[in-house]
Amino acid sequence: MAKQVEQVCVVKGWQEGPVIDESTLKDDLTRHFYYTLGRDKVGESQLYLYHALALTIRDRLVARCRETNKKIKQQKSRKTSYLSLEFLMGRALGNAVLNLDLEDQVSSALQEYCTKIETIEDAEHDAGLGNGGLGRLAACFLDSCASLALPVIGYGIRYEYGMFNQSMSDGNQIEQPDNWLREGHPWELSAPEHSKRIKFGGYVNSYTDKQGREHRQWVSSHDVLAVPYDVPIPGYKNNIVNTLRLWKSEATDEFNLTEFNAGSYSEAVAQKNLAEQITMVLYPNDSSENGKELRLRQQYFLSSASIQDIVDQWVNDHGESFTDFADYHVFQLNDTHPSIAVAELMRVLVDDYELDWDDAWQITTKTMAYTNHTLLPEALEKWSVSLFSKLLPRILEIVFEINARFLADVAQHWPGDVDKQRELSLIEEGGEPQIRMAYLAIVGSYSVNGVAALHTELLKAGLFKEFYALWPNKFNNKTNGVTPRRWLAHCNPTLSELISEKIGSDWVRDFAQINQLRRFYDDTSFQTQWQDAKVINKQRLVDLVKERCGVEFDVSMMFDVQVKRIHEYKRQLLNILHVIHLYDRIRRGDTQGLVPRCVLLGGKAAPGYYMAKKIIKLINNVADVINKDPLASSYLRVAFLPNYNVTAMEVICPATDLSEQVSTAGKEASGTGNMKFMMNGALTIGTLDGANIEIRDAVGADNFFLFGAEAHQIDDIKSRYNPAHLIEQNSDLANVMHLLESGHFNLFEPCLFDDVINAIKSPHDPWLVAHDFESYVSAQKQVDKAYADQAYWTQMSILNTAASGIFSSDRTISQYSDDIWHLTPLNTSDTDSTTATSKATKS
Ligand code: 26W
Repeated sequence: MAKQVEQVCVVKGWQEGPVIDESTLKDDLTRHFYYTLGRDKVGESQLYLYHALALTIRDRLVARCRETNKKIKQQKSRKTSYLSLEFLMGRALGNAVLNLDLEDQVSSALQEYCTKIETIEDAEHDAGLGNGGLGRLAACFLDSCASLALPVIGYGIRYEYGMFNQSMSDGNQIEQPDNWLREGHPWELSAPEHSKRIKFGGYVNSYTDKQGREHRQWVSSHDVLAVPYDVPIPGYKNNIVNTLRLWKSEATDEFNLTEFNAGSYSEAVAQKNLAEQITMVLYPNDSSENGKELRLRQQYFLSSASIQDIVDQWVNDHGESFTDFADYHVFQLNDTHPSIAVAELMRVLVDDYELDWDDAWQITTKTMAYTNHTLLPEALEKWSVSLFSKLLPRILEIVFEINARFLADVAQHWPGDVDKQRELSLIEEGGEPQIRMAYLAIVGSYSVNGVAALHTELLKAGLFKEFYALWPNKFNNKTNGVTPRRWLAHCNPTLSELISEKIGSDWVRDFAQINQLRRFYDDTSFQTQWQDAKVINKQRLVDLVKERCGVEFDVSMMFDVQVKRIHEYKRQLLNILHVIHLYDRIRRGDTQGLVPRCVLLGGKAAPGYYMAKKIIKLINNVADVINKDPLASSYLRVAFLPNYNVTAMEVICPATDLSEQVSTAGKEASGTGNMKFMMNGALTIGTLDGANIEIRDAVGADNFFLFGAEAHQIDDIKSRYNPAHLIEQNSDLANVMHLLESGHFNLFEPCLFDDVINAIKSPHDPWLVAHDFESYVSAQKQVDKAYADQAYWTQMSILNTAASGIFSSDRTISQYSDDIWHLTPLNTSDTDSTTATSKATKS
């Protein structure tokens, strides 16, 4: 391949970027408003003002991004590429203003337009390019990488339609397309000059080169263009701006031409649609893989474009020698979704640059690292060999070759054990042979990590046991974290100000410092201020719930919240059974010790997930009955918040008293919502699952409401599970089941909840709802007792925030960097010395 020669001509005066002082920000805002956007009245809509402000800030980001890229080049930095099918970014404006330290300048500039940042922010659509935990984690990681000055580039897909918008019709979920780009996306910059060609279809040829070596060649493919759109990722007050590169699919010119020249204009346009379909929509499944061809196209499209991008840059800078490639590059695979990158890097090295297989494999297995995010068997990706052979014929050959060589290693390790080879094969045999993507990821990577201590242990002992026996050193844990910038500093300004008054504001950069709050947990005047902040935040949520659900919450009641994707293993059902139990107590007049509660649930169900949708309907029906009952209103109010997303969570977590983390033990890989609530001073009621375990360890068992079966007990409990007996034995549960079965919540909709009722009563219920009910109710009683003593509760709340230091994604990312990536932070001394740190919380 010919080396690309880059012509560089720097326009004078633009190297440093715009100088940032108040008057230029004001001027820039005005210039963008009047000239870039061509407006002259603010009018009723704040949309143009939002766009003008975003462009003003983007100018400042672009300048710093250029500087950051220059540094990466100058310092010859080793770099990580974070490959993810999902980046759940939410809004960008408030975060950029915070990280660039522009709050005062922006608010003063906006005064001229008689408005404030909070109003303008509402004009921004969430970038909802993710389903839930995995996608939001990727977004938190990008913030931390930039804040720690680490050279990390995110690679993802620029979906035209993100996560669907959820609305309610008679308590049922309705999905609507999320046309988030309709009003424009001012943060991105397209770079069509860096477009890549992605191959699909065709077949594979052999040819022999001049030296007599045989090569394979992928030919007659139907190529699609990947066009990059770059989104700037600002670090916190350190002048670093990294890049998130999102690929959009487009038809190639000749693709259209062939058809067009053949006189088939409409076929040409249809082909164009086919190409553009690839990045049209995010798949809204967060747990069960569905084997759709378009999804495989997305995965290969992202992997191939990103690998080519990195390799092209390498060849541009170093020529075609790949000897040192692995010293400078890491690809972190966010679950198996981009794991086809293993085979793609092999293809590029072997086919395009003619490396020997062994050399290419050395390089690949030194650059790939894989993170697993789920233990659920139904979420483990498999692709049929026949689909692969049709869509990616050359990639299939490479997977077969990887497998053949790997199985030879297996045979060495377990001589004569044919079963072992079948078990570990990348190809699952059967009527329709399948490629096991997790196995491809493990075999092709030098690091395999889980996302919480328990999760990693379960991977080693269960799902990936044999691989652990083969390569114990590949396996490591990286407990998740969340960015304290978005999830405390930005979303909870009232509490943040109070914290900064006490311990200074350096915690935003170095979140380990939050433990200094411990000193004030028994300071009564501080407690009062802490409570006052909570009331202010609760009022914001009261307004949101009123507007979106028409339900009246009351700040004087306890706010008990569960928001996350709806899934049986997350057990929203257990929560609602408790709500029904409280209602039953109220109806029976058994209100002794009952603390008034507002219970909020929210989350999206995968469109094809029948049970999850039933659970949403049940929550809504129960809420309806309770909220209409005057007897209940002083004790209990219930709401289901439609369209739960990142922006909603920014209002929800600061207002929450009680965080519900009630998954069946061993099922939730980590959870990250649990961390956001903890940072904002909520107490957790939870099982020993995922990161809950580490949360409890950090804050102390006295400040956590524990219940439920433990992971190691589950198999035994299942073997003798008898929910009918449990219902009979426990009158609280019997009453709840009676209310459900009598149709109390579906008076005019007979049989509506039969499947839910049967699931609870089934001896095969994998989620053990009936089993954990009793201990859940008793933990909830402890919650009531604790909440009734407000001083005590507030102490625990302060201690939770104070102990949340290790759940900063800065800690997580510095562990990734130290143990897996081995990156050196970029030099920020010539710019700013306040780069985020996580030294104190590393271990
Ligand atoms: C193939 C369809 C599909 C799509 C997404 C399967 C699985 C997924 C994700 C792995 C689901 C996910 O988001 N997992 C969550 O990842 C978080 C970040 O590590 C964890 O905190 C959650 O516990 C885990 O459920």
